[in-house]
Amino acid sequence: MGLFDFFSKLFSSNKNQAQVLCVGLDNSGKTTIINQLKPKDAQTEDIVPTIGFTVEKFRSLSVNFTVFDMSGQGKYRNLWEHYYKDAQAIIFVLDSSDKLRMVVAKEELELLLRHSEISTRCLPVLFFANKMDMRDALSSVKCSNMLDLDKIKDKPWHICASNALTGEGLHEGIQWLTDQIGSQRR
Ligand code: G3D
Repeated sequence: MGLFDFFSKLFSSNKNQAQVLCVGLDNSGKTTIINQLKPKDAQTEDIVPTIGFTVEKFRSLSVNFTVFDMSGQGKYRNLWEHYYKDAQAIIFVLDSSDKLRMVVAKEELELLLRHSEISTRCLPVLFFANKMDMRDALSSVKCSNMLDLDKIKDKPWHICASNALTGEGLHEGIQWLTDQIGSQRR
């Protein structure tokens, strides 16, 4: 069973749709992760509200994904914030081999968690410390320390090392996220 089938199946008994926001800096591996999750028959819609800002949305069975880059797009922030209110879970993708931009990822994460549509809700946040296969990749514990994840007290969060090229680590993360969404609905 493919990853997405697995994910969708877990929701198939639930009439509600799961809305998952997948964000992170450019080049962190969002598209590659999403392609691993995406079923062949996914309905994909590229939305380009204005030059330079692209949001990809796709849906299959009961899971809706919205994906966009957070980097270099500060001027479009008010556009992407529009998607926050519908999110039931967040996937935040980190390039664990890009130490230099870890500080930028931290700033974006802080802004995201402080946003009024997010700060008041107990959304699960799944971090993928992606590109774990790279020789100079930081461990998930190091990424967690660099982002001060221990300071997140009001939301369940989890970090998984992943290799989006092979799919390693994705299953564990998606299983955790699914459990979290499921337990919030009970
Ligand atoms: P983005 O959607 O976040 O911008 P992409 O990132 O998914 O487009 O990935 C950016 C580049 O990183 C791609 O390489 C992709 O193949 C690579 N990549 C993604 N995940 C991994 C990973 O886990 N390990 C390694 N080694 N590379 C990864 P290109 O060369 O196409 O730019």
